[in-house]
Amino acid sequence: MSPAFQPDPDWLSFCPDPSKPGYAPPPGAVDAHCHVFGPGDVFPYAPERKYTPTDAGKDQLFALRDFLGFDRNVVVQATCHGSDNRALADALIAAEGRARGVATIRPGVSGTELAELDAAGVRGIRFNFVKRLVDPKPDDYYRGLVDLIAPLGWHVVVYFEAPDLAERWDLFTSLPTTVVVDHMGRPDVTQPLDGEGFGLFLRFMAEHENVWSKVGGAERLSVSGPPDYADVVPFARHVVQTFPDRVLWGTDWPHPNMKSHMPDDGKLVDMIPRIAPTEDLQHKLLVANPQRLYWEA
Ligand code: 0GY
Repeated sequence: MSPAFQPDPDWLSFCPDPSKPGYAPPPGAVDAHCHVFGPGDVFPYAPERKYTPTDAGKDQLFALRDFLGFDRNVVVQATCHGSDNRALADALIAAEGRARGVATIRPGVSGTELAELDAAGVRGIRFNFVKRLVDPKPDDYYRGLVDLIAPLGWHVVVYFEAPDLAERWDLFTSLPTTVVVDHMGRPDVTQPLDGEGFGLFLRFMAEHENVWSKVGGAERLSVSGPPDYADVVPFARHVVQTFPDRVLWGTDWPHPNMKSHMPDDGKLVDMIPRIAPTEDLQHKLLVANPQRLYWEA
């Protein structure tokens, strides 16, 4: 850990020795949701951050990628780095084509900076509405940023909690780009699959063909807990089976802000055949869909 930054006292660090998954991802598989943190003495954490993590750099991410049997990563800018995308760009460049990125930008970002991020491998920006992570802004703020990135062919990743979907419906349903929702919009998995909350999310996807969903994050959503995260499986499987061409999966390593436990990443990989029960669904989820969105867009 860099002396410049001490992690929060209750910070849980990622699992240092995950189990080897029994499930072998297909060739070309993409871990489409993960982060890099620092290291803080090279890439300082943002002054406006809501948490200070343990460093989790690109070399550790790439070692995990290889150990779990993945070929590629999509690295998502984490809020602890604010809109300073240097750690992200450094990881993308070091991955030599085996990673793409999702950045955070602010109004006033220059065309030169966007072009540099694009060259490094950034293909989208993330809007975060989770109030414990950021101070959300009015809808027009996000619309202004979309105007800047749409010409590049980039997409938008949105991270929100279930109640935000109704509140931001007009914004979310009017975005002109592909829209990727993190963690299935964080459903309450103690509620029925066809209940009001998740029902609205399913309607969002059904009525808007530009909306995709990531179906990882079981460790965050589960109430029944590890290692099976059994209560999340029906939700993720339903989304995969209903929208097979618009789903992505990721480890969420290094699992920021986990409080109950730290997941074993190998066990998360072993969930994949339970949420995507056929080889065809697995190939779409792990290879064809991320290939289309991040390598061919
Ligand atoms: C996640 C979830 C979280 C954090 C962030 O950027 C972030 O800080 O995304 C969270 O705390 O729920 O997907 O990594």
